[in-house]
Amino acid sequence: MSKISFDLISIFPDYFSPLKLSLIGKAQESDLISIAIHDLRDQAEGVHKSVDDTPYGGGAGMVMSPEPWGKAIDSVLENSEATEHDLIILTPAGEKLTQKIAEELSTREHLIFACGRYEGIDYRVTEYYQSAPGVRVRELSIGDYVLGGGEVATLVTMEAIIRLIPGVLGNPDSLVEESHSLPDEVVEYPNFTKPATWRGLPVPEVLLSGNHALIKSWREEQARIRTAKLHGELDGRTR
Ligand code: 6GU
Repeated sequence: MSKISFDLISIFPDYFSPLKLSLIGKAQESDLISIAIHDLRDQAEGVHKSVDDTPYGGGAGMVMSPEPWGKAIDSVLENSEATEHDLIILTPAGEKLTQKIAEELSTREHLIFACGRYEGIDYRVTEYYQSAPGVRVRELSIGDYVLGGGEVATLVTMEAIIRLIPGVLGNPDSLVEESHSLPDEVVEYPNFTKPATWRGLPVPEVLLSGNHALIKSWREEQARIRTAKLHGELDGRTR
């Protein structure tokens, strides 16, 4: 198992400080992954270190210039020992991130995250790297809403990927349970822990019964009810 390298390119490198925490922080400490963060502005020219310009054809907002992006991505590629690279461009116009995509990306060697801001990155950057040897380009979105930039989307995508890398999760059994539920878009049963009564609310008695067959069928039933509610298959009032 070789370790996955992540290179993140952004004009706000500080957005990525949470990566030192929790699961992802531990994954770096135990050398399961490595993460390098690059400031796009280091590749910008002139006194103003500008990284954007007005859109050709007119319209509101600014577009990120291809030149600093090309330099930043080339530099990351040149400094990589990997033979294959996935360039992930975060954009609300991208393919929607799914568990299946996260699973696929968790098997890769080298992931580059390009975080656009404003009205996005000059599209020639996508086109150019689509025909670069050894590079796979993927435009990703994390959902149907507009964020200020790709940084938070990168954090979301990375967390979904990194927890799937072997050795990252303390208890890989939770991945097994998920793999049973997610492909069918079935959600999980509700969970409870101590105390047995909280603010007058008792834990469902079956969970205290010690009857594992009964618990299993109760959980399956609860998962069915939640899934039906989520997908609007029950009476509209139940939602
Ligand atoms: Cl990847 N970027 C931006 N700016 N907005 C988004 C998004 C990405 N995914 C959902 N909304």
